[in-house]
Parts: sequence; C-alpha cells; structure tokens
Amino acid sequence: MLAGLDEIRDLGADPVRGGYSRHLWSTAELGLREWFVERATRLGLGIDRDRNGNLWAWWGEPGADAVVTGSHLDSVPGGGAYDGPLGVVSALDAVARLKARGFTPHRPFAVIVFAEEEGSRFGVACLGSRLMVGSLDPAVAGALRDRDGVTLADAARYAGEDPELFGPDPAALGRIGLFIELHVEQGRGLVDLGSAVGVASGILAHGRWRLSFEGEGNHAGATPMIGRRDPMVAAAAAILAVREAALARPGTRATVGRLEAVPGGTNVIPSRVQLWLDARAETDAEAHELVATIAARASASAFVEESWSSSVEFDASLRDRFAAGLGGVPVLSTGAGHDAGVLAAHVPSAMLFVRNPSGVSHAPGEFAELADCVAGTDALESLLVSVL
Ligand code: HGY
Ligand code: MN
Ligand code: MN
Ligand code: MN
Repeated sequence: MLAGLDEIRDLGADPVRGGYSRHLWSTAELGLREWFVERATRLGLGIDRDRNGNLWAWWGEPGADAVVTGSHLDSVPGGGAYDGPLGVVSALDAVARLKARGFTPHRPFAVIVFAEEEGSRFGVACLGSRLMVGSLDPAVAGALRDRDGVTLADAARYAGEDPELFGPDPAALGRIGLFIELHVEQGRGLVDLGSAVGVASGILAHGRWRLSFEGEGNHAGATPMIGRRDPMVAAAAAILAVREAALARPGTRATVGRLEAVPGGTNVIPSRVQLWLDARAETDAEAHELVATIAARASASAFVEESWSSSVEFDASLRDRFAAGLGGVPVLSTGAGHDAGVLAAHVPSAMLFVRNPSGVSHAPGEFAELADCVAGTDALESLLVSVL
C-alpha cells in the first residue's frame, strides 16, 4: 500500500529548494513516467500514449464509456511528495487490490497520468488535459518556452513525442464516461472537519498573468537616486497592490510567486522586471474584477493573460452519490486547480480528497498520514467497484 510513493521518493528530490522539482519531460519526470509504465505493465495494464503527452494504462481493451482515474506526476518547484503522485499511486493500488480479489470490470477502465498539470515548465497549468479538450490552441502551446528558452515543441521532440499531433483529442475524450481524481487536500478543510476523506464540490476560478515593467538599465553605483527609472520599484508597488486588492475582497486570493529582473545583476539597475500574478476567486466575475483592479493600480508596461480557468462546480448528483456511498464524508471546495476541473466541463467528473494535517501544499511540508492515504485508496476502490 502506497509503496509507489516510496519507489519514486528519490526521483526529482530538490536539494536546494527541498521537496521535489519534477518538471515536464525533465529527467525526473521522464523517470516517473518510466516508473508508471513499469508498475502499470506489471499489473497487466496496457500502456497508451495519447497525442498530448498524457499516459494511459488500460485494464483490458480501450473502449467507450470508460471509467478513468488518475492525476499527474509533475510538480511545482520544491513541491510536496503527494500533490499528483498520491492520485496515481492510489489508482494503481486500487487496481492491484481489485485484481487480487478477482474483480472484473464491466466497462472499460484506465488509469491516466496528465502532462504538465502544474504548468511549472511552460507556464500553462493542466496543459495535457486542456489540449485534449481543445481549450488550448496547439500552436500557442507549441511555442511556449521554458526558462531556458526551449519551446514546448522542441522539448516534446527531445522526449520522443510528436508536437505536430498536439491538439483536441475527441477520440480520447470521447472514451471517458466518468473521471475520478484522488488528490491530497491542499488546505485544512478535512482536518477541521475531522475526516480522512472528502469529496470535492468545486474549484475557484483562477488564472495567471505576466506583468512587465520597463525602465532604464544602469550602474548601481554611478547613477544618482533622483532621476532613475528603476522598474523594480514599480514592480514592488504592484506586488503591494496585489495584496491590498485581494485583502479587500473576501474569498479572493492573489499571489506573486515568480519575479525576474533583466539583466539580474546585483550591481545593475534592471532595464526590465517581469512578475507573474496568480489570481483566484469564487466566481469568474470576482476574479476578473480583482485582476482589473490590480491592472489599474500596477503601472505595468504589459499585462498579459497566460491562462484562465473558470470556476468549476462538480456534477452535484455524482458528488452527493459518492459522498453518501462513502458513508457521508464531507463535501468541500478547493482553491487548487486540477485536471478534473478541466474535464468537468466535458465529461462527468469527481474528486476525492485525502486529509493533509499540515494543510500545506506546493511546499516540502505537504503531508498525508499513511492511514489517511489508505482510507483514500479504500474510498477510491469502493467508488470504482460501484461504477465498474
Ligand atoms: O495551481 C494549482 O492550483 C494546481 O495545484 N496546479
Ligand atoms: Mn499542485
Ligand atoms: Mn495537483
Ligand atoms: Mn490535479
């Protein structure tokens, strides 16, 4: 049980940041893909790579109206051990248990690993699921660049994928009759409710924007303070405006987690500063109003939307049926985006959450007790039996 988390424990461990840095098609993430293929094959599942870098492991023949469960293996920089992998490991453990007890699915069933869910390498979250459902232009995706300037298309080629195939995949999407994603909770909802497992009700609206600030690069020592055009100062004011705007709007969240100065020398007044805004709210309208306020206050020379995800309400009948079927576990929303949120607009989807005593995620402190992870797999297994 959960041996898979131990098996991958050293893949992508980040000695500088702590936690894990497992980015799309990096050595670590390719190693995780190999682990998944080996583990799924050992379980007798058939591997299929779709046109958008997502990995599928089928129990029997692929077919229509399939039940699909899984999550992602990539991480944020310095991320936790559970965000993503817990859903994949639990899915494979559920398959192992079902096979061990001689269970036979009565409809097609697959475990899936989505590509670039965090968007940590190329900037767009849920890349693999967005391409699949057709909500991301493949030409735009192919041109996305990582921090080293490598395009997604080139990175795909290096990884043995064909970027010419990127794009809507109605065949793959059309096979999914029901998608269930198990995920470690990112917050303390289940801790406060005293439950090991919960079912998701919805996901906040969320998006990412890049703000650029232009200035006049110059020497840090030879340039008087008066008369400088230092873009770092404008960026700092914008970051404070981000915090003020979110604090003034209950339920909204706004974060600047990434900032880059050009040229980035300690003794150089930058010529340009870029920062990335992550903004979230309960409704699309509130999120757009939050961002409009920030845009009005930040004297950015460019304010570019890089990705947007509307708020998600999971299928209420499915959600309530699953919560009841699990003995009346709590139903709660989440501020974190997921592939299940992308799919929910296209196919019946549900999420299972596993308690995280720390409440922390996207950081090394992310944690889940083994007993709660087992309870999560128990819940997933019983849901699968109820729909397969
Ligand atoms: O950013 C998110 O909410 C998700 O963890 N990718
Ligand atoms: Mn995440
Ligand atoms: Mn995740
Ligand atoms: Mn997810």
